[in-house]
Amino acid sequence: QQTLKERLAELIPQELEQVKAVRAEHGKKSFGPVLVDQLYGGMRGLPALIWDGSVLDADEGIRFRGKTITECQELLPKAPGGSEPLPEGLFWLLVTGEIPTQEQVDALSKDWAARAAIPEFVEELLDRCPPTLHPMSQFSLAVTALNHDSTFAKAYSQGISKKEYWGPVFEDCMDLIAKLPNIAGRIYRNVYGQGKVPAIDATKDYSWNLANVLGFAEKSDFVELLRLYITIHSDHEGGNVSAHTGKLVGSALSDPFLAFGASLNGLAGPLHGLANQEVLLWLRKMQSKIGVDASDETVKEYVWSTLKGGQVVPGYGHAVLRKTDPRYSAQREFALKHLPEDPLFKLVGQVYNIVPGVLLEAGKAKNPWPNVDAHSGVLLTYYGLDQMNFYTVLFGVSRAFGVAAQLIWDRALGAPLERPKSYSTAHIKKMFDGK
Ligand code: NMX
Ligand code: MLT
Repeated sequence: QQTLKERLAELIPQELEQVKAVRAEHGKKSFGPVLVDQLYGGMRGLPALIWDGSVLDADEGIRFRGKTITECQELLPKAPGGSEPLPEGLFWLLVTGEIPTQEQVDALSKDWAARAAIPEFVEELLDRCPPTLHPMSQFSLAVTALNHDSTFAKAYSQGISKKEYWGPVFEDCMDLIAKLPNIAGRIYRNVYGQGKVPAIDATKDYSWNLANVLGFAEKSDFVELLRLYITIHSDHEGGNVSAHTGKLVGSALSDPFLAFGASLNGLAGPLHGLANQEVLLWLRKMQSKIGVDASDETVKEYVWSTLKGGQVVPGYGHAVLRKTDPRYSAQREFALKHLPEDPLFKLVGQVYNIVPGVLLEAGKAKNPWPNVDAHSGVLLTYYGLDQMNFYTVLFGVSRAFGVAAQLIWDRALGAPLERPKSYSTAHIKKMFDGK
């Protein structure tokens, strides 16, 4: 049976040909106008990047290599007795565009388990962090430090040819993904005083091992949740802050550990991945202010008070999406199956019935609907993982899958250094006013 690297080695020359042909035929064609507002407006909607792994439709949401979340749930291999996709299969799909066999997925689980150990100095680095240092800062610190053993950085310093870059980058990306459970587990146990990290079990899949290092592997529904969680959080096309940061930093030929460390620093922002922590904090604050069984009217007033205080409603809105995020819906389906009577889940449902109306009435947000972060914390809390400031670490573990797949392809296709042009306001005025 073919390994992922062997299949990639076959696909890369075909893809290089395809890109060459597209550029030869269409390379000089315009992709549409650039508006001055886009220069000032966070480049919203500006076509600027190529990434085949996933594409986001404003109404439909994400598709991984053309497959919706529901199709991934149907088509990707599962664990014995499980019904959610194994993230190993999603990684194979992101990298190759193909649905792997059960054997190929099992081989990936084994490969990652074999690569999972982290260097002793990284363990010590984490053990020396004060528990008050945010888990995301610890996470990025540890991932960055893994660059000590980067296969790519070593190969580059020894003069590897540009055509060969993707091989060592692939090895680093596999190491990166494989080592994240041990890093996440150590942070979790250090910060929340949960004892020693258990060893990785080479007979089990990635999500089981992640659940186990956190101390939740005996809850099989939690393991299933992690399989779904990693799958849906893995990638969200190329322009989101974490994916784009990884690509940008990787374009300087910084190795995958440095590139993904930078991704994590972006994911740690409250308008991006940290929103999953913010949602739970916001819900808890609301409960302490207006009680646990508040009426719709009181919840509505609370939402208005958030807006009037100049704050955002976390978990709502999106830079690209204009409908309810299908990742929110997938998590809601999971909750309806496993925890339909949970009070916090019911509150999330109540908030869903109220917030979009308020945001529409307020008239600023272009998208009043919930995103992925509006739902994830409630599911984790239900199974006992209620340390909210750890939530973004799980988002980060998942996002490594997409960033890694993208880094491999960028180096395989010889993507150049990213360096867009910036302009001054004086230049814009001169350009259009002539003064
Ligand atoms: N609550 C209050 N105001 C909002 C919200 C919201 N949830 N969403 C957008 N707005 C405001 C936004 O702050 C902006 O205000 P101003 O003109 O005063 O600067 C205005 O509406 C227009 O913003 P949009 O063009 O709709 O949104 P943009 O593309 O700039 O930002 C987000 C997208 C996701 C940053 C924004 O919707 C937001 O801040 N949401 C809450 C935080 C959140 O849930 N982030 C997680 C996103 C998903 N992820 O995991 O990364
Ligand atoms: C993501 O998953 O990266 C977020 O939804 C943010 C985005 O797509 O911009």
